[in-house]
Amino acid sequence: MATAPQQVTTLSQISPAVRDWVAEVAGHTKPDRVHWCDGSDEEFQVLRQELVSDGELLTLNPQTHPGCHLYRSHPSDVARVEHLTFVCTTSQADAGPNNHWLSPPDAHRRMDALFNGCMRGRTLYVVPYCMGPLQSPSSRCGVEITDSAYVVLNMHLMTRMGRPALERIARDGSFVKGLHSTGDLNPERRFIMHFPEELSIKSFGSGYGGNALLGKKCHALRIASWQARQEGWLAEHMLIVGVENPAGETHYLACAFPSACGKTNLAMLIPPLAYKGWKIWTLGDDIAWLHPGKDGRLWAINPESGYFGVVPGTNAKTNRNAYEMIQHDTLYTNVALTADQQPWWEGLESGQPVVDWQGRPYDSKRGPAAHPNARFTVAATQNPGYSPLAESAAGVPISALVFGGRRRELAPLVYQARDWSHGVLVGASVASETTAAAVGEVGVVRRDPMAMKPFCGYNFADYWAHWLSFPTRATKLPHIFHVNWFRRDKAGTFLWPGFGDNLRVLRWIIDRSAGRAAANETAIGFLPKPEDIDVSGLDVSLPTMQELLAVDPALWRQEMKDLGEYLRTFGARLPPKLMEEHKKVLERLG
Ligand code: GTP
Ligand code: SPV
Ligand code: MN
Repeated sequence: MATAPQQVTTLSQISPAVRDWVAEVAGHTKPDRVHWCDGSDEEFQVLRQELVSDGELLTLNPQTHPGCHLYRSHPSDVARVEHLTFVCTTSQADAGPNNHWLSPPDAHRRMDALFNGCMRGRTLYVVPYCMGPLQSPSSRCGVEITDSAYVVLNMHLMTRMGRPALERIARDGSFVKGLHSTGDLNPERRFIMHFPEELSIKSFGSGYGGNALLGKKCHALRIASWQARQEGWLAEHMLIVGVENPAGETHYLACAFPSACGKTNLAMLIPPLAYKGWKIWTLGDDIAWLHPGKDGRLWAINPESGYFGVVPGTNAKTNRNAYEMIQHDTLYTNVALTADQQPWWEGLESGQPVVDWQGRPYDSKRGPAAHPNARFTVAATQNPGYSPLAESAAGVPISALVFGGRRRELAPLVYQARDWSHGVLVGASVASETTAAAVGEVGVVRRDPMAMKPFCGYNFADYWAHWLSFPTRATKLPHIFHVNWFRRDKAGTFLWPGFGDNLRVLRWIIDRSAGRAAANETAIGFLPKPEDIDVSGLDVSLPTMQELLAVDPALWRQEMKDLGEYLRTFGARLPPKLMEEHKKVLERLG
């Protein structure tokens, strides 16, 4: 347990820039104590025990869930707050219509007033972290200053945190500054501000997830996407998964779906019974950093080292690996409890809730027992399918990029873009029903290009131009696909079984990428014929497959019209190539 940096590592291995910044922040926020995190297991256990003693963490049943704890966040602080999240660039046009904006001086003034003296009576934790494997040239470091020990525990599980990161920062010479305080949790005094030009973040008034674990969405997506554009790579809201067939051939896919639309589940997929000899390897479940490699392919690393996953819906049938992984050494947030202190959530399919996520006696009239955005935090190494290559400095080569959304109608089960530029349009066209991962109405379709609407740290028009530039950066780019696991019939029932059976669709995607599967050419791209998707052993009829793979020209004309209107809101910065692709699809639709 270190109160000074030289207790973590030798002084020569500490960046003076880090030391000066910590001193400056401590002078402004006035904490009672300063704790430099070394990232050791001992530190993790001591901090966790302190939170248990303070009543902030509850120890779950040690017989059934050894090493598991429950944290209850403030009921007004249960999800990301997009309306309070800002990108603060000198020019508003650089942040774009896709971001809330304040000028950097205004934003700093507002945030500095909130941070003034806010850590009185509290401990200031210095959390040096590395996003990505410590030895990878693609990785980037940051330091989060926080007054929340719960945040420290999460950062310990989610990032490579502590001494080695501090030492790498001294070698790199640069780091992202993330300043966080839970403040008084008053939603009126809650803001998450990003300063990409300064590589810094200031977050006040929330202790939850992406608002507070600054390595995740704030650094690894909003700030990193800005850096990636300058440096010629991509920071994306994508899972990374390896699919190994019975012949031992492995293909890696990176897939972008909006929040709570199935990334963790796909990354940890369990092959259906009929798929003997197939293996799934998880590289990452939320974020991918993609770099053009010397061989012309795109290579992906996962900047994270743990999962902050949606709990509701997780059970031994939908996602056995996830279910088993969270039976021990897991930090739960906002789940319910059974009479014997086991965690409980909707979709668990065993046990009875007795205490709800707010700690009240469970009453079904008050809504679900677990919060719909209840989460688990767990080290990636607990996943039985964790790929050893997740620690590789180079990452893995990507065979296919897959976009997807949650849409009852319209979007077919799967289709393939004609080429890279068309694929960028397909990514830009992603729309999805909103979920509980962000505060706001649930179930309304909104545009969420590349699943990055809440996470792109700059103007989407420039972002699409950056995507469109990749054929000049890499000669063997992956093929681009779009999937939709969430089509429903009139009664509201899902048409596609989803989960493990999604492998049947990945198989077609991989075979198409390898040039060995047939397809129908349509106005929106290449679609499998119903018989091209293997449904053996499944209770999915031919008419259902036909419905899942139908392209209704009238509906698609309307969709493309809506997309055109949306794209045009980005004005003069919009790359002409994107509008050309849009025009071509409209022409093909006739
Ligand atoms: P974030 O962590 O918010 O980025 O979410 P995510 O994209 O990782 O989503 P996740 O895998 O946690 O799934 C979110 C919800 O969708 C859960 O309730 C899942 O049970 C459900 N879900 C995931 N995959 C499928 C699927 O193939 N079909 C259906 N019907 N539901 C799914
Ligand atoms: C998401 O909303 O996409 C998440 C959860 O992964 S959070 O970390 O809160 O952003
Ligand atoms: Mn996510």
